[in-house]
Amino acid sequence: MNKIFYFLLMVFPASVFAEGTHNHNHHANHHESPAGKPGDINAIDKTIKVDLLDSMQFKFENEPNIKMGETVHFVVRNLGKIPHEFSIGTENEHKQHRKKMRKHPDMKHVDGNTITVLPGETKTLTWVFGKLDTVMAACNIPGHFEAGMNHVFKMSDRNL
Ligand SMILES: [Cu+2]
Repeated sequence: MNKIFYFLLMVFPASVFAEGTHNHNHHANHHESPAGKPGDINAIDKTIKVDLLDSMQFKFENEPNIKMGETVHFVVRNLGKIPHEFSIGTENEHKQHRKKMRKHPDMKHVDGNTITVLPGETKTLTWVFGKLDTVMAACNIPGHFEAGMNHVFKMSDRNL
């Protein structure tokens, strides 16, 4: 058995094993979406800073200009006094997410597309954007999205 194990280790890079294990442990989650997937912090194309406000707004440092396929590192700061989240997905994915959160307000976000940011905290999220024309960022804490806590990224084609 040992011989086979070492053979596999030599043939396959460690990352293949890591990825396999990861998928196995989180098989119920949706790592990939038409909106993209969690990205590698070592392969960032650009960094975008955004503040979460109790006025139920995302305040971007600059108007985001994201190209399809880009890996974006979001630095997300909660300047409010209540928790907020920063989640990336399609409009429909956010809708499903909000339904779940109304039933389970304390649900843990383990899909890799959502971070919960407590007051005074700064967290990061790295995301590889897919090939959709629009991708949405949203806070799906009950009532927040409806009050305006969402933003549509209008994606530009990488080749333009
Ligand atoms: Cu919020």
